[in-house]
Amino acid sequence: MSRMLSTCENVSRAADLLEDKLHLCPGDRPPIVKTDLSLPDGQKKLAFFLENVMTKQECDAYIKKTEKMGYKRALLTIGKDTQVLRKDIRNSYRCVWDSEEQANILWQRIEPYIPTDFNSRWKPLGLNKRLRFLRYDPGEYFKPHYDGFFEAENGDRSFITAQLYLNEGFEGGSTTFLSTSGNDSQARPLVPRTGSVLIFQHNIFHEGSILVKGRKYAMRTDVMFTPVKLPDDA
Ligand SMILES: O=C(O)CCC(=O)C(=O)O
Repeated sequence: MSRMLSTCENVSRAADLLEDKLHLCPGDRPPIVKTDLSLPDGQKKLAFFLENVMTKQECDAYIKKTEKMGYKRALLTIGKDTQVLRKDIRNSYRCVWDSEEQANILWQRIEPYIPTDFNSRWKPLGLNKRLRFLRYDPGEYFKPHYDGFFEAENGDRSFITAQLYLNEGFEGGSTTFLSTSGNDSQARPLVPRTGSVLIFQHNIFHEGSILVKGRKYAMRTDVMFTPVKLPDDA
């Protein structure tokens, strides 16, 4: 006997049929919990963790969608329009999906936590629609680095990284904030939790630590800012 499909099942059926669309089915989501993070060497920079931003079903839908799109070796950005393969620095895989719709869904959930006074000359605008899905298998890593900023054609730019974790339970694979003086005792690993989002300034030294066991999925994007219009700019 056939049974009635729930709204969620209907939605994911629809998502299967549509090649370039993914409809999220939020379901019951516990309240978001924010934790401020302490950084190496007592740095006072913006870094916090938001739990329960996405449901497990939503994260699974992203994994399914991006696996269908296909992952390729992650390149390293070394200039505005230049990317190179540097497996000594980054040997994991990536799937890039430009989706304003998905960026907006995530932005609606995290916007209340993004400080509006982060930079007096710039105000937060939304998330970069360039969603970089990251996949790590055992032995894969992203060595210590600072995140580069993203600049739009109209001059809007990013200052803050937003990283969504799509799964958990693997071994290794933390996102680890590091001391710039190489003091290992100062390293601050953040263990991924499904559906959580790590927010931090681009200018914090960090790595995607080596994955030991299992498979890790995450998605990185950026908080975009637009210049504040000052009275004498008119
Ligand atoms: O995979 C991670 O946890 C870190 C990724 C990262 O540092 C980046 O994409 O810039």
